[in-house]
Amino acid sequence: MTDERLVLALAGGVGGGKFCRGLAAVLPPERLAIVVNTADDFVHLGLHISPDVDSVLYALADMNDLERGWGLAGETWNFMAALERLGGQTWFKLGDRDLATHVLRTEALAKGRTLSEVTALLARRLGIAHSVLPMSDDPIRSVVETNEGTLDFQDYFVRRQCKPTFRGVTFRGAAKAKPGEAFRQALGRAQAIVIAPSNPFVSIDPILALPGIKDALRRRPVAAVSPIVGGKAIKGPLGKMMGEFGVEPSALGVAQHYGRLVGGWVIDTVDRDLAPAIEALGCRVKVCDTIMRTLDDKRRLAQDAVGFAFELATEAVE
Ligand code: FO1
Repeated sequence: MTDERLVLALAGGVGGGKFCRGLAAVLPPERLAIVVNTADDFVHLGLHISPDVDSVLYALADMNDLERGWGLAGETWNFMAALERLGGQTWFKLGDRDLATHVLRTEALAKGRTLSEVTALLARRLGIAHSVLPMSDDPIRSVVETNEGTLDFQDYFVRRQCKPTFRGVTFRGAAKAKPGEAFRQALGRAQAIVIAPSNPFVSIDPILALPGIKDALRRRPVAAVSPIVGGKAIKGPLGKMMGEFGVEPSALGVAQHYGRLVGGWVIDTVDRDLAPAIEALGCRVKVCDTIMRTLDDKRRLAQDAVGFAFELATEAVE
């Protein structure tokens, strides 16, 4: 009997894209739904940019730039050079190929298409068979509280390179927003939820802030892969943000942040000694190699996380 169980993955940017590439390698399209954070979205130079959605699309299409972690491999920057000459804003780098994605998305949205519709169109055009679902079609924007006041997300994350002291984040619009239709359907059908090794504060918490999502997750086995290994984030500012927010920058600190929402944590072998403290929170722990360098690493980590999530499912039943 073939396994028909559906897995729902929650993902954000860079770590999310890599992990989702692994999930797509081990699960066929009919068994996987990927929900992506859209609270990083913003309109820049008149273009609607969806960074986390694009990180996941490009990773699934094997077109992502592995060095930068975002945007497309083999990118050229003529548009940015021309923009510079004309005195335009160049702090947010838009590559020539990447630009096509933003132009098409902006055109489709202007014609009244939803973010879900344009994301499905882009996925199809990129030859992606798996479902990539924006968390909502309603506008939700992360606003970061810092020692310098409130900053829009990309201002804080890119223009200021996360230098201001992180004091928290709010998700403007989340309370009034609806989870995407396909997200809601997948949530109803999924036998297991897997949270990618994404930034909890700005990539996963926006998804959890949507009405009804936390309650729905509490009724499902949820496994999560720690985005912190050995006390620091693989890529990006998560360790700094956690420290500034008063959360221990470790796999334990991340587990404490999510509380009982996550039933099982996949942590790296270097963090093995944190397992008892995480188990003391009431969570199961699976220790394995969580560093994703090759496609095989991504595939293996995805396999481990999905297998673990289904183990939690059977335990929940007993
Ligand atoms: N991140 C940067 O640090 N600098 C950039 O210039 C930049 C441009 C960019 C363009 C398109 C895109 O999809 C992502 C881009 N990112 C850039 C990454 C993005 O800001 C972050 O990865 C996410 O918002 C956080 O997950």
